[in-house]
Amino acid sequence: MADESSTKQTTLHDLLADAPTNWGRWGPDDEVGALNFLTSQEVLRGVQSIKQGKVITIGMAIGNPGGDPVWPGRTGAQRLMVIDKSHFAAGKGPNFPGGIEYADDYVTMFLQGTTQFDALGHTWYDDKIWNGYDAMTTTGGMAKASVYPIAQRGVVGRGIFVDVARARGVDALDKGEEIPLSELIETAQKQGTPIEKHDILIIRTGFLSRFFKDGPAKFYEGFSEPGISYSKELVEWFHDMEIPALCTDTIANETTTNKATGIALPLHAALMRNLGVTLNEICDLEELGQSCAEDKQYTFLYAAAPIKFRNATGAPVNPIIVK
Ligand code: UVW
Repeated sequence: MADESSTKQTTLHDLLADAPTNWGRWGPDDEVGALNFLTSQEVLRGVQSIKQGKVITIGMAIGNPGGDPVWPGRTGAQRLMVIDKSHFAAGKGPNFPGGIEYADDYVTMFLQGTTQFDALGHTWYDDKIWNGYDAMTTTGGMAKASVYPIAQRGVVGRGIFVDVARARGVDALDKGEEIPLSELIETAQKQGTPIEKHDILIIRTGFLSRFFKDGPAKFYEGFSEPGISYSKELVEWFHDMEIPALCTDTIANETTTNKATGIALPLHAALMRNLGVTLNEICDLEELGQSCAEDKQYTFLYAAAPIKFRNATGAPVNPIIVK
């Protein structure tokens, strides 16, 4: 008979029992976590990294002909025209003095169905969300740690781009491939700009480009994203480096399943729930990757603010990079 302990699935509770947390660090009412590290000084450090006045946006286009990449179980945005020229042509449009006409449209979408910020309370374990708030506060709308305080505050600082795919000499990492901490640090060093304390970390895997190149069926088959993945040292590094936000060109910013533990999305727990690191997911990093490979400028001002949905678990955003 199998030894029960050898078959028991490790839980986040066990895995993260001694892991660092930032709960209480910014008071009992905090809802923006590690964004508190982005002081005015950090904004100026980001501004000082502007060298060219070159602007790149990293939001993903919405409404792509082959669909939009989203977490399995979610659907992409559905945009419907409510009124357009055909209404006026058929004599059904409103008749405004002076003859002005207009088009309007309407969208249904998951708030995490495109480039977005997760609210800090978006995922949890042991019935507690960020800062120790009760997970029941998520019922019927996020009463605590929703995306709204992040939207209200904005996310501005020095961004650092780490192009892991390019450093490996591939268009995109394969399904489930892990990026160890040592590779992250070394890649930044080889690019000529080591990661500094309080940097907004932007990691390119190239993975979302596979959705468009290979099509959704192949992309979702055995869904398993590449990226950074849980290790004790990685979590401690995020804690020591006081990283405020993490952006990637994957749907969930980490490998879907951590190979060593078999746990799904453990960094959502260790970084977001425990350390208050904000996650900016589904970024389009192709143009930024090309630009950095050409001009070798891997640090810049990063500025973003999700739209101000009250009580929401996340919200769309189109972050701006100024080099
Ligand atoms: C999940 O929460 C499953 O994913 P995401 O963080 O990508 O919204």
